Amino acid sequence: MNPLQQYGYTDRVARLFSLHPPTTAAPAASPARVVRADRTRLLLATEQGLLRVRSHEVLVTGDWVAVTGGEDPRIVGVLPRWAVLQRKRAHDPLPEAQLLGANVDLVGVVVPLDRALSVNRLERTLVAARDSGAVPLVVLTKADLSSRFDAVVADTVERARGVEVFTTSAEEGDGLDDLRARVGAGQTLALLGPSGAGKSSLVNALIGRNMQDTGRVRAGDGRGRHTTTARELVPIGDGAVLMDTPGLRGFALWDAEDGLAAVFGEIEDLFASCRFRDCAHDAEPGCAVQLALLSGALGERRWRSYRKMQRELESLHRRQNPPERRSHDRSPKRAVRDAVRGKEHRQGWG
Ligand SMILES: Nc1nc2c(ncn2[C@@H]2O[C@H](COP(=O)(O)OP(=O)(O)OP(=O)(O)O)[C@@H](O)[C@H]2O)c(=O)[nH]1
Ligand SMILES: [Zn+2]
Repeated sequence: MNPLQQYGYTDRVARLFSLHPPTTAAPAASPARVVRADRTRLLLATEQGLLRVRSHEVLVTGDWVAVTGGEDPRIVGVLPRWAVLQRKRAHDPLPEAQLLGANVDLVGVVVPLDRALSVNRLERTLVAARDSGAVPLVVLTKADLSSRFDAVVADTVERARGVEVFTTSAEEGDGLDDLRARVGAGQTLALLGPSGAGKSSLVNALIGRNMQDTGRVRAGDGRGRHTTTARELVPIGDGAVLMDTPGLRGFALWDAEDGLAAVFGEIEDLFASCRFRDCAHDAEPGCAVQLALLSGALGERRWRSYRKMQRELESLHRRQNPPERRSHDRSPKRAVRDAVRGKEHRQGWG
């Protein structure tokens, strides 16, 4: 397996490259993937191994690029992203998206079992995971530390509502093979969770399982055990890739209406049954939400969690689009994603 395949290069990516040839005439360009991005300084995985280059564009871990060879390698093309994991950048006066990773296939929401389950945090991270375009998973960590193990797992499975839940212990090795098997060849799993949740330990444990496969590439990087300093791709063997991210303290949503609708589908379904089409779901007569809250079919906490994220997204859009410019156009992110998916569909790709 060549080094690029270890970083997720497949026939599908090759076909995307042939659909999106480099922007400048550069016949000798070859495919590469951004392993780590520090502003414009990139670490790329190429067919020949790892390569450091500078880019003019802002790229993100997981991007697929075309790079020229020779003494002065340059990036001459970037594939449209089929999935983008993002949040609203914290503490900025102007609303701005922070891209956490591109072209991920699975997003593992990491939930440590050594502390109380934060359901709001789980829901919020699931919204972002769903919105990225990737398939969300829940990865419970530190199973060896929980005395209330069964209760917490059952609670998480219930709260995750149909999202697959993996229970792992990096310490004792439980659940690692199942999680490893879930990441197919050429797939990238991003791990998302608070600081200290056990992401790096999980990555190390998964690499440890497949040292014979990944050792060569890691040796080329000149580093020993994996420690997270930035978002970066880590091959775990057989073409499966992990994207480790440093712990995120907060997670403000960015442009995540689709994710919200997917995670809280049962709430958005209720809206259709309200008597008034413009029901604000507060105290209107015939409000299906209020009825569901009264009957207990919808929990107060879940409704408040939904409401908070919905208001957050509304306020973000008001700041992005002052009234005179407001329109119902699709966001650029979604337009690109739809275009990529549409194209793939027409080509009949799986
Ligand atoms: N007992 C036990 N401890 C674990 C396990 N996984 C992680 N830990 C411990 O939990 C602490 C945090 O683990 P990390 O892997 O550094 O967590 P992280 O999510 O990468 O944290 P950041 O790098 O800050 O984002 C460390 O002290 C680990 O030794 C586990 O499966 N069992
Ligand atoms: Zn209503």
